[in-house]
Amino acid sequence: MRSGFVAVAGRPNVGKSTLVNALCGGKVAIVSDKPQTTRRRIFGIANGDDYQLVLADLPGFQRPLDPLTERMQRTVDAAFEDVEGVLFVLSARERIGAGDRFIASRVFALGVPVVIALNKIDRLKPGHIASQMATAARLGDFLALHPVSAKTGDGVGELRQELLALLPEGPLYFPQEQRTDLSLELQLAELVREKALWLTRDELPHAISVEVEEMEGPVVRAAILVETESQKQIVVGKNGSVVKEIGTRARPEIEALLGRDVFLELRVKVRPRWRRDTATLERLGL
Ligand SMILES: Nc1nc2c(ncn2[C@@H]2O[C@H](COP(=O)(O)OP(=O)(O)OP(=O)(O)O)[C@@H](O)[C@H]2O)c(=O)[nH]1
Ligand SMILES: [Mg+2]
Repeated sequence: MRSGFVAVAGRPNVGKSTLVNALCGGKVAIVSDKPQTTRRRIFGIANGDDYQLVLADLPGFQRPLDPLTERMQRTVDAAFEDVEGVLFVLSARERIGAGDRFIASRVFALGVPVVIALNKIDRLKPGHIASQMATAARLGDFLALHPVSAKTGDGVGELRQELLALLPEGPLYFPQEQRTDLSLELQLAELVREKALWLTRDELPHAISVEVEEMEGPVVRAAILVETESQKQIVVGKNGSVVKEIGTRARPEIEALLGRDVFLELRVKVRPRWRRDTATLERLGL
């Protein structure tokens, strides 16, 4: 049995969570088109007959702006301890620049192998991919560089093999049927937040959090927290249309996760300045 931990680093929105899901062969972490989707460390576990690869999906590297983003960045820093390697994710669709070089200065200093994944190569011209690979290769002394598409799965199998080769002989850290360390309650909250992220924009996604209040029998009751009354109006929508759409999209996934039909009750609540409130952040597990 080979097993161990690999941390997943990169700028916000480069596709870290999408790639973790692809490597694990199922949805572990929520994904959205807005930066700062991932707020906590989530273990995504790829299990095989003779291996267990535990990927630590992380928030993107960022300059902290408030207590929430400060905690997120601390989570990132802490996650680099005791890993067998780092999976450094870049987006081939964007210019590889100062933000990536800053992260490179951190991960290449850890003293563990760094595997670079150049993500989002789908629908890009080969010449463009080649020049992005050349730029990526200058970031540091990497072990391997893999062009991939987390979306189509292109290159993901080869990348998984590369990461498995980093693992030493070791024990099972989680039961083999387990794919994540998140509690069921947090998984449900994250699914609701994911749908809310896709349906909102600008600053609003960052002001949204979700708390599951009840998950007994057929009823799942959750609160969507926002910071102001005007944000609440947007998330509720005209005649409740937006919150209803969030529920419509979240329910099938919640039912699949729980393996039963559910009655999903969503309420939008104003909790002023929750991103700065230690008690709320603690309760949300952030
Ligand atoms: N075209 C394309 N889009 C992708 C690919 N991988 C991810 N995306 C998109 O990129 C966006 C961000 O994906 P995430 O997986 O949430 O990115 P992340 O790096 O985890 O973002 P944070 O958690 O905010 O740091 C989403 O809109 C994804 O659908 C890919 O291989 N190709
Ligand atoms: Mg993410």
